[in-house]
Amino acid sequence: MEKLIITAAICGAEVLKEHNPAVPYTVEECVREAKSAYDAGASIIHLHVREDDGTPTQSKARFEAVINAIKKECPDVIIQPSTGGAVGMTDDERLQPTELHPEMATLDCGTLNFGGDDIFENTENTIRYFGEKMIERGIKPECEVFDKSMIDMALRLAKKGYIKSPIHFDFVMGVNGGISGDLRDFVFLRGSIPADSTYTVAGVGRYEFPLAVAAIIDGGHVRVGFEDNVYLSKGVLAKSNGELVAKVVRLAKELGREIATPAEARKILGLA
Ligand code: KMH
Ligand code: ZN
Repeated sequence: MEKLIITAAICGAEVLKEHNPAVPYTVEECVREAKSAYDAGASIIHLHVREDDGTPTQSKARFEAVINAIKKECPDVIIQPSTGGAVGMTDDERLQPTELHPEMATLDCGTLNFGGDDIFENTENTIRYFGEKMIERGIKPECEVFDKSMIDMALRLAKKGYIKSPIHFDFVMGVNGGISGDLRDFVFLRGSIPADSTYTVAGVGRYEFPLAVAAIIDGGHVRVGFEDNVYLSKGVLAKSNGELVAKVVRLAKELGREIATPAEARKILGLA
């Protein structure tokens, strides 16, 4: 079985220090959290950035500052900026970090309810536009799918040339408005992607570690981090993203799966 790629989603756009005081906002805090995850075994950092007061932003300058600072401490880590940003941002606002030509970026493959009155909007034209920009800028998309229909959309757009194959998917499971984090649904998503695809699973909240185990056993890859879950175990806040990554490393070792270095992750994902 291929080695396990661990992605750390260290920050997100919605989670706050009120949920866990270790959630990073400043450049220094982002570096601290990225380094804790990298030292524990993460090879990819899925990155959102914030203003110092926690407000989500897709500012190119802010991404550049955070990426450069992370690269000083973790020189070989793969940085994967979000193009999802936060609900309500415009397409061009969201695309700003792709102007920095990162190796990877997320590509959200459909619209969903995002709690309360919020709608995370990704029309077909938006997805096509983002796909074109990523091809133009030499970026490997991580196709974020919050439901099965989004896999179908990604496959349709790949046929039309907006997304290159083999596709790398991220099954984001357990968002209020998306597919649940039940094992049955994981098996459904996992069985719905082409054989040459790769995938990582991001279980939200209490689904994080059970779905990590499912992916470890199945040969998939795993995303953890404060964006998805702030608890190490029931009622126990994680002190850092590194603690969440370290738990996945322990689980993988128990189950006989080795952890990929960033160089190995690049090979698996076709980045190198
Ligand atoms: N913050 C969510 C609205 C992504 O990073 O591409 C979108 C999100 C997806 O987090
Ligand atoms: Zn994200």
